[in-house]
This record gives sequence, structure tokens and C-alpha cells, in this order.
Amino acid sequence: MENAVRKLLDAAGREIAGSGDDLEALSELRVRYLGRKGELAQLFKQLGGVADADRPKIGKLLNEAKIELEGLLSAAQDRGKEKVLDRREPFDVTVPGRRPQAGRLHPITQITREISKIFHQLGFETVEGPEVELDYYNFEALNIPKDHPARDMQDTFYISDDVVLRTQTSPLQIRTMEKRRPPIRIIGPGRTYRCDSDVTHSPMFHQVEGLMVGEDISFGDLKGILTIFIHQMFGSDIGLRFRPSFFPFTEPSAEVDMQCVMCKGKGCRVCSQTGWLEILGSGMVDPEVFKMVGYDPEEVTGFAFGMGIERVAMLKYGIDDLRLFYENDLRFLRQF
Ligand code: 2NM
Repeated sequence: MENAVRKLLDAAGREIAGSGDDLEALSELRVRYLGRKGELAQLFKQLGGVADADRPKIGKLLNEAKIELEGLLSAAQDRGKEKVLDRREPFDVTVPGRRPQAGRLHPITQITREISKIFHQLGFETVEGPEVELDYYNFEALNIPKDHPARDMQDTFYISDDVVLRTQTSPLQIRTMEKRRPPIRIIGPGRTYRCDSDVTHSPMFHQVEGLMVGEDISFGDLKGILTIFIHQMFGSDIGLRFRPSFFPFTEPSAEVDMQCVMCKGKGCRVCSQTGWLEILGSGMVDPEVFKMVGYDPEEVTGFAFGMGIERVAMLKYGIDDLRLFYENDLRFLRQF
């Protein structure tokens, strides 16, 4: 019995040493020697036939043999694993890492912030308000009478008889004037809604409206502020013209055109050969509007203006299709 154990250890030791630490060969050796039906298990079975006096000694011998074999096999397997790792391509620490895909602000958000920053530098403060708005704030208080075409069902999303999705951000200005006394310098950016959809119109779009009210605010202030804004936004070499217009909430009213950013006024497809692009609407706040919010039109004057943010973004970046802003196509968004 003692001889058998010694022979088994010898044979196993030789085979493990001769395996070249090959993991597959070692795994087979483990089964052959240490497995449930392996060679060592066969010897353990014979322990019953050993004389009583010798059994403890032989049992101890077998247990020690098992521990020794396990140690040899594990050590060889560890070496085998090391070799597998060493055989891989060496790791090049100078290879640049994969760049994480950074997110970025939507072009509409970027332009909104750019517009806001310019007006903040001019002393304006941002206000916000509800997108679901009372008919009173969206129309009535802005001097838009009940039968005015701007109130027509085709333009306005009605929630109920007296609740609408705001068609402009001016209700915000009315709410602010109700709460505060002049002097006021505010801008209100936000979503607005009109029941209209084609290449140049979206049912939801963004607007920024501004308002400046005080004791001696004149049309000259309007021209000055809006000129500074457009020059900062599009470049100080851009020509401007203030063209008479009409809004129910301002009198007098003016639309502001700037020289075409594409052709610099020569005439092209973007400006329909006119050399000019309409950028915003403006005017001196109508005395009727001041009366609605409890201001005395004899004491205060002010100007207001409004512009579409998508339109500003399209002019600034030379985009010709409004729908690109809402499709979330990464090929488009990554360019900003
Ligand atoms: C525009 C054009 C002209 C405007 C007027 C007011 C208010 F509330 F003060 F009366 N807010 N915004 C206004 C004036 C808006 O958008 C094209």
C-alpha cells in the first residue's frame, strides 16, 4: 500500500512536470488522479482491506498524498494561467483612450441663451410664465379685440372658451406689469403655439419678447437697444431698417429688417432678391395696454419687441428647413 502511494505520487509528479503547464492537460490530470473515480480514490477504497494496526498510518499517508497532489496541480495551473496572460499583445499605454460622447445644448437653447445674455448686459431681466394661458392675458389685455383675425380658430389652440395655448410670450409681460411698477426691463423667452404647420411654420415654436417701461422711454431707445442687439448677434457691419407696421398692442409699430446675412444685401435666394430679412417686430406700447395693467399712459411710456428664436437660429446658421430643429437627427445637432 505504501509503495502504491509512493508510485502514484511519483507518476503524477512526473506527468505534472511534463505537462508544460498546459491548462487542458492539467485539467485532465486532475480528473485522472484526484477525480471521484480517480487513482487516489481507488487507493482510498482499498483502505478497508488494510490491517487494523496499519490503517491510521496508511490513511494519513493517503491524505498527505492528496494534499501534495492538489498543491502541485494548483501551482502548475497558476503558472499556466500566467502564461496565457503573457501571450496577449503587450498593453500600449500611449494609445489615446476612446472619447466619451459628450452631449451638447440644442441649437434653440444655445440661441436663446445668446439672446438673453445680450439683453442681460443691457439691464434686462428674464421672466417666465405659463404656456397654458387665459384668453384674457393672451388677447384681451393686449388690445386684441374679440373679432380680431389673430384670434381666429385657425391660429389658436383653444383648451376651452377662455383658456388657450399662448400664441406669443406677451401674456408674460402683462402678468409682470400687473405685479410690478415701472421702471421695468424684462425679456421673456419660451414656447409658443399656433395651429399652423409647413416648411416655415411649426405648431410649437420659440419666441423672445422684450419690454422696457419707464418715465421717458422713446422710440429712440427702441432703435438704440434693438440696433445694439442685432449688431451683437449678427455682426456690427450689418445694415438695419425700421419699417412701419401694425400690431394691436403697439403704436406706432415697426418691423426691423437686417441686411441679408447670406449675400450682404446684394440679393439672393434666402432674401428673395430683396437684400433684406425681417428679424423682429416692435413698437411703442399702446396706451390701451398700459390702462389694462393699471399704469397711467400720461406718466409712463415704453417699447416692446418680439422675435422667433427658430428664425434667428436659421438666419445665424443658414438653415433652410425649420423642421430640422424638432427631428433630433444627431447628424444635424452635432454641428452646433
Ligand atoms: C411683438 C411685436 C411688438 C409686445 C408687446 C408687448 C406688451 F405686452 F408689452 F404689450 N409684449 N410684446 C410686442 C410688440 C411683441 O412681437 C412680434
